[in-house]
Amino acid sequence: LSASIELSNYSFPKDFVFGVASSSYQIEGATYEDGKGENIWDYNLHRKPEIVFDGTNGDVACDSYHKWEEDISLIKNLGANFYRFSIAWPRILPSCNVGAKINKKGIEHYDKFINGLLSKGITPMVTMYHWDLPQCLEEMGGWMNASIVDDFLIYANILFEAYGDRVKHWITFNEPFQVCEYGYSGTEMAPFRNLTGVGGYNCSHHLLLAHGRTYRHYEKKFKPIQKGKVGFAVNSGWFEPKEDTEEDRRSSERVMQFSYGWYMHPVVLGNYPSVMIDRVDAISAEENYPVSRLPKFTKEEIDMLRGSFDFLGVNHYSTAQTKFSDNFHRPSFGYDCGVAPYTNPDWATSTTLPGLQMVPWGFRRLMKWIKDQYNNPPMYVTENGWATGAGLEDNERVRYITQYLSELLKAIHEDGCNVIGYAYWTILDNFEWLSGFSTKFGLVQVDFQASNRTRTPRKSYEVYKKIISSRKVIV
Ligand code: GBH
Repeated sequence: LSASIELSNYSFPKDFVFGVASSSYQIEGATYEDGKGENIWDYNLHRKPEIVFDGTNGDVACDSYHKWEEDISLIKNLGANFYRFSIAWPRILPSCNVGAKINKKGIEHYDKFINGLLSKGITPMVTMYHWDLPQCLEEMGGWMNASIVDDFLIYANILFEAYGDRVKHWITFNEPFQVCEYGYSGTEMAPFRNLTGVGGYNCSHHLLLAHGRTYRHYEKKFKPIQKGKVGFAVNSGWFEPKEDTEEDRRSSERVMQFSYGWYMHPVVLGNYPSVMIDRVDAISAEENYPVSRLPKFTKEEIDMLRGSFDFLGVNHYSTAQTKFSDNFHRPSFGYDCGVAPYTNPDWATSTTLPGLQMVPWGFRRLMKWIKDQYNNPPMYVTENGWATGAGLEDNERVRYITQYLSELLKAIHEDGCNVIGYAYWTILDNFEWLSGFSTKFGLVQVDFQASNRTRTPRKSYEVYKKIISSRKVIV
């Protein structure tokens, strides 16, 4: 790993909040309990366990469905101000037929969990969808079918009614790019549809409309009484020009527009970035499609989407170098964007995820880019974290957290970015999707061989705890 950089001496602003993040399928287990329906991960991994690196799945995971009180104690002891977790849609609406009944046991589970957090002074931040779609909805086309917009709205309305008196921070979706481009264009995420060049755009279009309509529904029906906030969590790397040339700078800007911009441009400004519309329209025509592969929003939809956020969620992990490339099969997102990412051998690399590199200054540049693009919106960093193998002396993670938080302090104090909170991903080692349990992002180690899933805080847990209490990056 590279030599350590100087840590920042700034303090976090008075109202800045610290948290940790997680998601339901990655930690809960209890797949068949209390009336939960099957999700797209259950369905696929039970049939084809070889999809996952080590053949594992989320059937038990951290067993957080049962061990939630212990999780809350760990979060409390850390001194965290908020906990970002997700609700499993198939626990609330296990069958997807029109007129499906609400599963009371599912509602009760999150009810006691939310009360448990509040009783310890921890603010809940709820993600409504972190990738565990009910399988019955996938069988109707999932995110490819426009009717899912209404299905999501029905689900969201149930959550606002059940929990909105206590939950004031909502995130509709976690990482639409990963849901749609990996799940519908590609095969890196469930439902593994492999509809390259088409699936990702259709899925994203419906997901954006579901986000916008949910925001407007809350604004009209719940916000005046509940007074909460609704945001959207989008992942983006930082993309640095590989060489200092005009062409590489244009590539880097284009891939930012095709990743973070794909989602945030509609939500902040009403429509897809113009570079995306122009390129996908032109390339589709060249490929002899009768209409563009990128769907169009109507005038009403644009007005509905514009400004449909109270805060932006930024999930950021890593930086890549970029260069123009047309070396992609067609049709594809890759060709449409026309940029190839490169890792840099001089940057520290995670031993468990080869694309994950430690580039703290990339984080600062990303925050500044978002500030400049969207007129300095309120931002939460909704995920940021580093992967290691097993072990409690996680010095790499300590270095990642201290250096990334140092750069965040510079973004706040020197660049004037309106960042109001930060959540580390994640509190517990958990089911890391196709990497199974071998890739560990936790501040707390979990023994997945032990039937009680023993939790042991790592060195990074103590370091983050000190940062939270001192409000400075001191180690
Ligand atoms: C997030 O995905 C998810 O929200 C979360 O569920 C997940 O556990 C977390 O990140 C960690 O992966 O070697 O090139 O693949 C963000 C997408 C994909 C970002 C994997 C980090 C590692 C670099 N993540 N990526 S690479």
